[in-house]
Amino acid sequence: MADVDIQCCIQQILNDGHCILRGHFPVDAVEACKEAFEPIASAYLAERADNPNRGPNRHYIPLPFRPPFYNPLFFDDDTVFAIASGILGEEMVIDQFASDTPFKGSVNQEIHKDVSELFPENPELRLPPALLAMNWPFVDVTPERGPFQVAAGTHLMPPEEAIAKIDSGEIPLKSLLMQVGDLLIRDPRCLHRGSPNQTDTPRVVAVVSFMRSWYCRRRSDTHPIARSVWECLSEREKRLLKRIAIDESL
Ligand SMILES: O=C(O)CCC(=O)C(=O)O
Repeated sequence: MADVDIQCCIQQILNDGHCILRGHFPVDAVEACKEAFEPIASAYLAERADNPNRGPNRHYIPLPFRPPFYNPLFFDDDTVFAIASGILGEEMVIDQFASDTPFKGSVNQEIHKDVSELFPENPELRLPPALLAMNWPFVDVTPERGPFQVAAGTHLMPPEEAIAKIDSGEIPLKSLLMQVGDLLIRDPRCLHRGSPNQTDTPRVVAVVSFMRSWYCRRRSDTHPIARSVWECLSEREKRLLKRIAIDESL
């Protein structure tokens, strides 16, 4: 934690809408996820390849809360906790663990945010973040592999103004190139899109959502945690993951 300036990361997220921690997770822990994801993706695509849920050849696939995807290195990290709780408060919780994957043949998504405004009747009202998303890629994200593109600072302006500034080129859509081990923490209100993956390497990115303790949304797609995994969690992880159902049979 010594080499990460927590306050600087917090300010980047508040001002730009994201920060990247380079080389934060051990490469072998992430590469284990890449290997374990392959059969999950194959089974998923065998049933749903023709019915993508995030645009052509782009799939959102929930991840199981078991090793190697569940790893205390990802869920019990002091730096991540300090940054996220510095914005959302120490009582924050997690309700989502999944992956976003553009495969070859994916296209530009529409520019969007991932959450609705809390008070849509007042588009001028800008509020601090209620949620943060944490993303880490299972493969290096090159320009050809469909990087996540983000328009910095657009969470701080009314949606119409943000779109106009992107359309005019005043605010660029920046491709976030990342390597295995890098970690993105972002405000999901900041406008973004997935871009086309032109390669045969699926660009898998894990996604975890943190939210303030009072924030509630219905999520039916997050996998439960096996009781045997739950019993090994730290007290901090149990507080973070208390919204996730426990599967007593495992
Ligand atoms: O990972 C990506 O390419 C972006 C995914 C995304 O923003 C979405 O599907 O809502």
